[in-house]
Amino acid sequence: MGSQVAECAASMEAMRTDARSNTYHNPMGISQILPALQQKSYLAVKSKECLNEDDTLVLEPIDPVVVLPSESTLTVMVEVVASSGAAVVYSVDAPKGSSLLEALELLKGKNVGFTFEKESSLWGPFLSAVNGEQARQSDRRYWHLSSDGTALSQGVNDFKIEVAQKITIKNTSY
Ligand code: B12
Repeated sequence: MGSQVAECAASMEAMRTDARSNTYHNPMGISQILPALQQKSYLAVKSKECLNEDDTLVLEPIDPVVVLPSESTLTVMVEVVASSGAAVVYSVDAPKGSSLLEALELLKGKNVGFTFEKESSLWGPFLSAVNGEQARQSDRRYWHLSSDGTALSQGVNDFKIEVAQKITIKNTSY
């Protein structure tokens, strides 16, 4: 914002290309990216006058994404690191293309001691408690998610399992 457009041309073009190829599917993410593509701040949306509004906005995905029963399953190792530093590793076979949330539900259903709770938010479900331990924002803590050592850039519902991997869920302070 306020920079010369040319300085951000590569980023703008990357966003446009991603937008056209439907990379953004989280409504919150889309709502944040759209003003930037118009070189407006998120705050500018507030003063926008919506002309020619045809009331066709559909908030639910038009074609619901259905995870079809997949022939192939992938082994996901799930490591939970509690605030004490104690780590437990579990294993679950999840259908290829399923969300991390679905993989965690499957693991919970195996009754091997893994449990979790989530809270709804505008970005989707937020992982709030694992194995009975809360990571409270009031204590400046959260359950940090990573895959093979790389922090996830999406939450549990948006992140899809495409390869076998180790997911680490770590009670972290910030
Ligand atoms: C601050 C912040 C956090 C803080 C929030 C705590 C706090 N007290 O401020 C903490 C550190 C907890 C956090 C965690 C995560 N975050 Co964050 N976070 C942000 C950030 C920078 C600002 C949010 C904010 O304050 N908004 C303003 C307030 C007024 O609005 P709000 O709706 O009330 O904000 C709440 C939500 O945003 C929620 N929240 C924050 N992050 C996330 C992520 C997910 C998946 C969900 C469901 C909710 C959520 O916490 C906020 C405070 O309650 C945004 C950036 C952005 N562009 O929005 C990223 C952002 C939302 N986070 C993101 C991610 C990926 C995560 C993590 C998954 C990271 C990880 N690898 O673990 C985790 C969530 C894991 C889990 N337990 O489910 C992404 C989401 C992208 C996507 N496509 O889904 C964003 C957009 C950053 C980015 N560009 O990558 N985050």
